[in-house]
Amino acid sequence: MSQLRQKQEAARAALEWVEPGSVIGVGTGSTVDAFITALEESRIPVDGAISSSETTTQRLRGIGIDIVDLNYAGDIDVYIDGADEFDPHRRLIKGGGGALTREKIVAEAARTFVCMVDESKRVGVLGAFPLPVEVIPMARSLVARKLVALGGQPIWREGLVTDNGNLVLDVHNLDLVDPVRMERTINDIPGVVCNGLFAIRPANVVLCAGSGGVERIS
Ligand code: ABF
Repeated sequence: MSQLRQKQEAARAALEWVEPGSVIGVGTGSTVDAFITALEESRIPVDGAISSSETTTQRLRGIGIDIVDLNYAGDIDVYIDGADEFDPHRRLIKGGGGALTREKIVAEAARTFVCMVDESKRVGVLGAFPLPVEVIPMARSLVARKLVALGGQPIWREGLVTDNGNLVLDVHNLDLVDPVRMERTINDIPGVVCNGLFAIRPANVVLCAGSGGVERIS
């Protein structure tokens, strides 16, 4: 089964968490694209969506779904998104698409975070995928030096400005054996807006599509 097909399978499986008449949180990326297509085909009537990026907002509006401001929505039942890596404890690296901060905000507002992935995203220990860190522009070099002191090799993703007007450093070779600790440590560096570790608040459910079907890890 192709990777695209696996993403589509995981996306279809996620429809089980979409309650008719509810407001859902929606992430960003190609698996989310497949989810939005599946949602349109399913005709499940949702009341609106909290979007994690401008790209997703355009896609959702394109299929007639209203975008709701998180400030007026309160907590939501479900957040549905992809990931760049997941481990056996459903901890994730996200942010390959640069939308990590809004993704983390919407995930935090959700009672259930459903993460859709294809088999290629599975790892034993997080860290093969470089960790995205969103930084305030004036702090780029300062934060980069601090990340080097933590053992990483940060590379500035030149040309990318996030939806929040910030920059992204992709950090290679960090030791992520204790991802909760590293998530907190990086968050404590002044100038860091957010990092792509989702370990303090992991996914509740990972739907991992492979050649044998969709595995549900919860
Ligand atoms: C998003 O989707 C990001 O956090 C992550 O970078 C990406 C996963 O990529 P894809 O779904 O395109 O494989 O949630």
